[in-house]
Amino acid sequence: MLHLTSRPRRLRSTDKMRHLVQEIRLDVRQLIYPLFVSEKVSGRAEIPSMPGMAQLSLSSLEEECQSLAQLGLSAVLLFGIPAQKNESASQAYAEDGIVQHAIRAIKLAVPDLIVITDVCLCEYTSHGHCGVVVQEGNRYDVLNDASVELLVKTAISQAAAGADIVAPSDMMDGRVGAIRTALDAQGYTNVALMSYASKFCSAFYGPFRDAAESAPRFGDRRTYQMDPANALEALREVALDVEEGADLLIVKPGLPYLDILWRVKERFELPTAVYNVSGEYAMIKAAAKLGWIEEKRAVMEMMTAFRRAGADMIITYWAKDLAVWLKS
Ligand code: PB1
Repeated sequence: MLHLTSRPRRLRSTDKMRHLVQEIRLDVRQLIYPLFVSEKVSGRAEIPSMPGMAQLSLSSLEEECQSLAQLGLSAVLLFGIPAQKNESASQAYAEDGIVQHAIRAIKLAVPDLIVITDVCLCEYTSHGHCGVVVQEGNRYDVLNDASVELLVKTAISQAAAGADIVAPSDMMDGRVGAIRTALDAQGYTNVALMSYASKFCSAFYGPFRDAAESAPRFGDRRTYQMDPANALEALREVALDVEEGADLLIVKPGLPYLDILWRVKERFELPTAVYNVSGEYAMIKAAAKLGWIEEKRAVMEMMTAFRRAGADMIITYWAKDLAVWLKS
């Protein structure tokens, strides 16, 4: 018989003992469910690279939000797919834009559901970049300040339609301060600003770009999204957004950036979300379909990791599944 000063396994002996000492618990009310609303579909159009996710019409969006509320979910994040795209992303900030219509429809159908809107141009530009592009021969540039002007218009149009939170995902310099100033100047002081403050130029966004039809037609996003190698730059970016007035922060992607999530939460202590992106979703879905991994166990472990690393909120395409799993 070993005479040990401590036997940690005592606290792992039964299910009830393990739950008694469990440090992290998942709560459905901390989940945010992304939704794709399209002007071009009737009903639902499944997204092959994101099994279980679909582009929704306005009418099917209302049904979806009612079922989300019944499941106990509190918040959705809206992405729009307009019928028309152009270089000025005019449908991003149109009063009768698809996202503006969607906000109003959700607020009518489920008034207390928190509606967060993605503020970006990539779903609305013909070239798929997150900003205004000028081209000269085979060179191009994404114009920062001109893009911010359109992002401000987009955020204002979403606030006017009833969004509770606007979430700029573009990574242009100064957009948080510009959007906050404009929201306050136009009386939207109660609309919160959730900044994608630490967003990397990632290989894990592919399925989303299928869903939102937003892949860049040329070039890439390396001149505005961050280099995955740069943690200190991420902290500088977050500090700027906090200074400019962000109420909430997003670290994105999730799994490959748990270190960033931890450092951001430790340093800034603002409510922080992690975005469990489309590539992370597709990976597990594909492996589960091939029988190589048990989806529910892997997802619960991933969500626990996000919370352990400091996430207060989790933006995830598994939110509906988790709402059911967490009840059982
Ligand atoms: O789930 C995902 O992959 C999210 C992708 C993300 C949405 N905010 C962006 C990725 C990208 O296309 O660069 C869209 C950028 N506005």
